[in-house]
Amino acid sequence: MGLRAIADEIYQHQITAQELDKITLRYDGLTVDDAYAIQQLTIQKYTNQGDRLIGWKMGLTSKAKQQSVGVDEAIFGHLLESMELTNPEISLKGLIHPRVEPEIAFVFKHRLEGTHITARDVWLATECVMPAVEVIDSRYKNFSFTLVDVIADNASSAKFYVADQAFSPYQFQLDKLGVVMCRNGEVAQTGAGAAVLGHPVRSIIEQVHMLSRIGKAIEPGMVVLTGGITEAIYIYDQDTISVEFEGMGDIELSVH
Ligand code: OOG
Ligand code: MG
Repeated sequence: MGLRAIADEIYQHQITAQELDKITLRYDGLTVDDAYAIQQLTIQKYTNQGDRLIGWKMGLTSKAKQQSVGVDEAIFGHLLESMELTNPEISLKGLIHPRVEPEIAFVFKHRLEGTHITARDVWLATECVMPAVEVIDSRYKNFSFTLVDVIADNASSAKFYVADQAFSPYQFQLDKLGVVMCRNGEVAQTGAGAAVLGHPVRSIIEQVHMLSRIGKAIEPGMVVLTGGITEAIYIYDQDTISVEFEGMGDIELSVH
């Protein structure tokens, strides 16, 4: 079975929100490179239908997240225009078993590419940082997958919301930034920016290095989600999820 056929299958399950058996159970010998090729082929199907690539996301950048899904390396995915919520409201329609997680988003004014990127390069290219939440929704049964499966499924990407207020990248020490996520007023998860590879800037560095292996870059105007600061929590109809980013304000996400 070719990679294109696997991409077609995953795409169908993504757009119809139907669960899927792990591809690694059904196809032998798939590599991480194959998985990124499948991811790119599925994304082309969206862009062929008029969707647009607006950025990238890193995933599994924290030890807690890696342990909870049993995968021990960081991954990346594509962010499409159709995934972005313009208001902090999410409909469960079209989602299988969604979970939400707090993230720091970087927005870029300059191109970033190459294999020897430093934190300095990242700050020079960054226009602003913004609080964000990502709603992930693995297409695999029971949210269970291997590294290859999750990469092929665009790193479980489903929806994301970036807050209204932008901040200078120099205003906060992002590794020290505390985050509290509540569901219906009860604390569900807490964390700090350092959970993301020690500092969210390291996630951008890793993103650029991974992209450069496939000849891609962070382009001006793009947004990059640096990875969940805490474990993701399941969301249910009528939930209100509020995430406080210390000093940066709150995001209140309504689920219906
Ligand atoms: C993979 C996606 C992880 C993150 O921020 O760690 C991710 C998953 O947990 O399903 O988006
Ligand atoms: Mg994420």
